[in-house]
Amino acid sequence: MKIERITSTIVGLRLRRAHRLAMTTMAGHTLVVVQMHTDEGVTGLGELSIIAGYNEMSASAAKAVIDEVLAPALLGQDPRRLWHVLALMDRAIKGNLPCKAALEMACVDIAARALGVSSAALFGGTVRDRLEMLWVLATSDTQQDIEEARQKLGERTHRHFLVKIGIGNPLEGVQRATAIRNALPEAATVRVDVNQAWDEATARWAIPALHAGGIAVVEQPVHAASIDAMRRLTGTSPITVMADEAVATPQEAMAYASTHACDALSIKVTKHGGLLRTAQVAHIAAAGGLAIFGGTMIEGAIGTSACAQLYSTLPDLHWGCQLFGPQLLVDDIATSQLRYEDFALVVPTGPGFGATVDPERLAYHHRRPAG
Ligand code: MUC
Ligand code: MG
Repeated sequence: MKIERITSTIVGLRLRRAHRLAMTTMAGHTLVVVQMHTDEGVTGLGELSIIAGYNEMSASAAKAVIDEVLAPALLGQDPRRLWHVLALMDRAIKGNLPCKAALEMACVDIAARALGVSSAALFGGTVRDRLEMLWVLATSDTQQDIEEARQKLGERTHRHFLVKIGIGNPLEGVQRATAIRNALPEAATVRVDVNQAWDEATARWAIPALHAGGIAVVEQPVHAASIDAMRRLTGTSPITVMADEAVATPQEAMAYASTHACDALSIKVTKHGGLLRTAQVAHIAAAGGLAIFGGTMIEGAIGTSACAQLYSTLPDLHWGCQLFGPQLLVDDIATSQLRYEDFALVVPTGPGFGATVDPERLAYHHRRPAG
């Protein structure tokens, strides 16, 4: 089987509400959708998600790297030779992990479809068919966040919540998370994501304050490059310290696991550069005693299905997942088997990721590269 043609399309999608992170406020969302065609008529889908201010690249830059560098390196290759595909891409360009993730995702989809199995089967098969869901509260408005959480509890879609508190005054962020925790029933849990916004001195007083406020986890409290600060904070923290932006490569996972620079790790297929590498990172982290959380970059139906399939194969997924992209997006360009019920995401069964592009919707949401 040979890769014959690869297309990438930038799409602009609406969100149900603005999503505020420490580094940016998302008013809408941008995805780059990859369609990979083979000489045997099997087509694979991949997707990468661009959050301006979070990612290191723009959508246009990602598209250019895919079209001009990575796709030419893969044409004529067998997409089922997944590690070989990764090696070819690494030879073609350094870094650019989200672009490599989208292309490897399409290869995994093809490899599974060619066998008539779900992509989870390629990663050892499922250990669970449902993923416990977490919802991210990111309006920066305490009352609105509380109402949103109550609505999710009422709909029985989410009982775990994460508050984005990297914006503005750290004390106000701690108080906001605590107020949300206090307003929700005991059965709900609340975590926070600081998205690197604090320095170590701030984190030193803020983490015990979060603990006092009933918060279960603090995610990426300090800068991604501050492994020493993360290790010191983890050593003294009364609550779970989770790394996210700090750990992208297997080598970084090794460094964090071997020095216990965090208690837990948020994994993401886009961040690690594909499903294989995400599995590798997760297994290294788990071997080092770190608990795993299935992260998101707010992927749409394709990327979310891919992540769900992989996460369903991981023996330890202690902190569940936050694959809420399709619940926050108003539109999508693919149809999928994704179903949310009883506080969980039901894992798609395939074949491949079980997602199909809707050509009309793709054409409608298509956005030309800027510049
Ligand atoms: C993260 O966990 O930092 C993307 C979506 C979101 O809610 O946060 C980021 C990922
Ligand atoms: Mg995070």
